[in-house]
Amino acid sequence: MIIQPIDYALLVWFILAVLSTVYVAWDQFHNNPEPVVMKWGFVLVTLYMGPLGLLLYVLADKEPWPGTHEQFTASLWKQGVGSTIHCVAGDATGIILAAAITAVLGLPMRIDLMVEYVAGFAFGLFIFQSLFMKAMLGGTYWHNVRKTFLPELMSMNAMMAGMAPVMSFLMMGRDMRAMVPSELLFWGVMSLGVIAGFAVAYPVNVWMVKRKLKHGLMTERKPGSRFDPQRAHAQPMQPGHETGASGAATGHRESSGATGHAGHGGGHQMQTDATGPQLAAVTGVTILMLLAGLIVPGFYVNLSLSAHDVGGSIMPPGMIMDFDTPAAAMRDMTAIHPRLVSFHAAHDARGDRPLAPRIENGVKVFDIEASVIRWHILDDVYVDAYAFNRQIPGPRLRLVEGDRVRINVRNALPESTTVHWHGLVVPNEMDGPAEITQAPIPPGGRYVYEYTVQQSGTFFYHTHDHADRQQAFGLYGALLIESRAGREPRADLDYTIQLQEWLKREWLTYPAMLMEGGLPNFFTINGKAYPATDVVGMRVGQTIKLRFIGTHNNFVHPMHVHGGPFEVVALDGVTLAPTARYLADTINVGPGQRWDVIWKARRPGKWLVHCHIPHHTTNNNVEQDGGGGLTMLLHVQ
Ligand SMILES: [Cu+2]
Repeated sequence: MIIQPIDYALLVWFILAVLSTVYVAWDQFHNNPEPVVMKWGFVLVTLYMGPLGLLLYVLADKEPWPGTHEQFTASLWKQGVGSTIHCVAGDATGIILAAAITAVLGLPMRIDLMVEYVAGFAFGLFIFQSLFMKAMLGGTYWHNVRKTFLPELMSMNAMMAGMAPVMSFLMMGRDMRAMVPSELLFWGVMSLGVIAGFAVAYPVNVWMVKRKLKHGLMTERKPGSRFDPQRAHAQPMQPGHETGASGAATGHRESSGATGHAGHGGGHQMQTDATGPQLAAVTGVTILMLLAGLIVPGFYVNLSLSAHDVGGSIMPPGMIMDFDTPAAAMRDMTAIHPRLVSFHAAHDARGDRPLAPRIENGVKVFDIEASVIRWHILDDVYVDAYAFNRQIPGPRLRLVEGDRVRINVRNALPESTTVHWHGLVVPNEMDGPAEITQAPIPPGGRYVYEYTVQQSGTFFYHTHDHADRQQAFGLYGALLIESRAGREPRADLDYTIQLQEWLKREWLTYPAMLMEGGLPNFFTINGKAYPATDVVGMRVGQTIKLRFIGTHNNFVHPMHVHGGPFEVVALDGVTLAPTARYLADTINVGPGQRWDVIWKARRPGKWLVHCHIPHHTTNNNVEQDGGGGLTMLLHVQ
């Protein structure tokens, strides 16, 4: 799915790769006098390496003019390309097939890599070298397996030494959609891996071609074929073409007789001049390279995890992940996948809407549903969020002391959840902590909370299942309870302020957390960042009760009101005795805390309510119209 900038780049890359492959295939099968196995080699490698495969083909193998292939491909660097293409086509095909299968099976990455090595080696040796090359090499199948084992081992070691680190670092990297074969990113990583593998295997192949351990590029002019020089009357013969021509003239044994070798002798007569110590040294070094390529990435990323553990997860840009970071920690920090959003709220939608109960046998019944929505915190900035009843904050529940309430909770999230009634005295099984007082409500599941309200004041409700993630995504709402006797201090106006911190980067929303990479960059009051926050109109002399609720997860926000002190009248849902009330102009609203304060409009004008950590009054670190984030206005006439 296209959700990140890299996806667009990959789309372009794969379109180019397909076009390149179509061209190479067409040219190979129409214009190039080459053995079929090499034609397929170039086609596959161009599919994997895109325009780079096309470049190699045009520079090293495409016959520039009819009859010149032998001469054109004779130089060592081109022979090395041919040899590497041959190795990469077989090995990479085995590796990619194995990677797709192991991802689906959910094997740990380090097992994946070993399976991929074995598959690549087996595919290269038993199929691409020994079987497809049988015609070139002559001899029996098993003779060829023995003969090509060592060259294949050296080449495969080098190839995997380049490919394994690319796969380890990128698949277990930030964007672990790279572990999922249905994502473009998976194939992008495979492409990049093949390119790296090619680069590492190339020098080894050049040496092997030079020492006649491996075939390079070949020319095949079967008698009577379109590439048979006897038939190509119109084309002038090029010097150096005699090998192919004489081969063609002497007939066509084992279909290899017509195979001319640019640079060295024909097919199975090839004898290496590499010495035993040379072979041992090169093989040894390729084994070391392979081990380094497999093992060193394991010092940095957790290769014990599988696609089933973390596949598809996308980590916040600054998160630190080590070789021992658990899968659960990664899943906890994962961005909301935009595919999961089931409802797009209007740009100007507001949260904290009062939810009217229905009365059943004297019980106030509320229905709330948790789901994934897209919510605008500013006109031009949205977050993907978890929300109760498709709003942030969730609906306001207004209750009266002594009420019997029943809240039907439905979970439409992709993960389990619960609801906790923060500060209320309720039966333990109604309290909400997942795994402690109840089984978490599974996706699609329901739970009924029922209790009698015994307190009054400012409270709130929020998720109590992976709250570090779910509450950070928006699962909270106000619970305002009136006392029966009307004991609580009153003001002319009543306004509730629910705080929240958001982490929105590169089009995705992550749960804001006080940890590396998890720090928030947007802040909201009642689901909106200034200047989209409410402006409360007042008249001089009026009073307003501001109910601050610490619905956020991380910071203690020193909330400050301009234009003179307010009176602190309640804390955490408990009304302070008149003698205990006090004047202040800043209160520290920590996560979970509630403060009721009464402020009087003394003078006309625009009076700010804002957090006194100045970064929290910016939007993505930008001050806009004199503030941002945790800023709002009391407009006194
Ligand atoms: Cu703050």
